Amino acid sequence: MKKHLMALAAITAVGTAVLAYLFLTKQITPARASSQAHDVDRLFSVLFAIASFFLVLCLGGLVYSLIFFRRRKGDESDGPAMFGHAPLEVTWTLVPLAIVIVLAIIGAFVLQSVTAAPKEELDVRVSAFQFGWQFNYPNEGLQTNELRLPIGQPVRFTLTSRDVIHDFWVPEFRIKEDAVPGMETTLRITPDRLGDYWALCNELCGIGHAYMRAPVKVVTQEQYRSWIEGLKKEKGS
Ligand SMILES: [Cu+2]
Repeated sequence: MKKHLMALAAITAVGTAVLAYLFLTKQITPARASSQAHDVDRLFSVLFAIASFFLVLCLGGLVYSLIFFRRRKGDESDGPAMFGHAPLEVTWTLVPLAIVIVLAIIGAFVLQSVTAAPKEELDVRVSAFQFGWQFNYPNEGLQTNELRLPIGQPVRFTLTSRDVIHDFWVPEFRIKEDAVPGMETTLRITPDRLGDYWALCNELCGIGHAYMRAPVKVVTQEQYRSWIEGLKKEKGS
């Protein structure tokens, strides 16, 4: 029995290490383009590590048993009868309980950090409709169909919808929020990586849901200012 437990422990350790190595070296999530994305991905790494361990433990134990404890030819006997195992039952109750409590605490810290309101936010109003997005920069008096954001500037999105429930999501920013008709919701993002992204709708909202997206550009402060000035000129002429 001891030999089998040692073998299973070795399989679990190696399997978990391989999965963790793959996860840490090959980025399977989209690029991280907001300060919130780093917190979210750190939490995701912890979840992934714990899930990897239990995945390998359970599947490894299953496959190992199928191979080493299979019924041999000519063996017609029943397996041993077992009635409860108190230490084992206490363990499989307390260990998951402890894990869930720790995850809830980490999750609460991450939630607090990604929703915290920084000073000097850029206000952007987002209006969702079937099937597209409109952006409003109230301080500039401008309306656009694409989103441009200056890097390093905290942004407060105020979301609403003109028809049904949509969900504003830029995968590279990680966090998302519903846009609900008749009410306003808030989403806070601080973009920290230059580049071109897409804002997607993440709530099935009708036949054009898959095409409901808008370009998002994270640019430098200067590029942002000149884009705003250009739009204002266009509007004035
Ligand atoms: Cu939608």
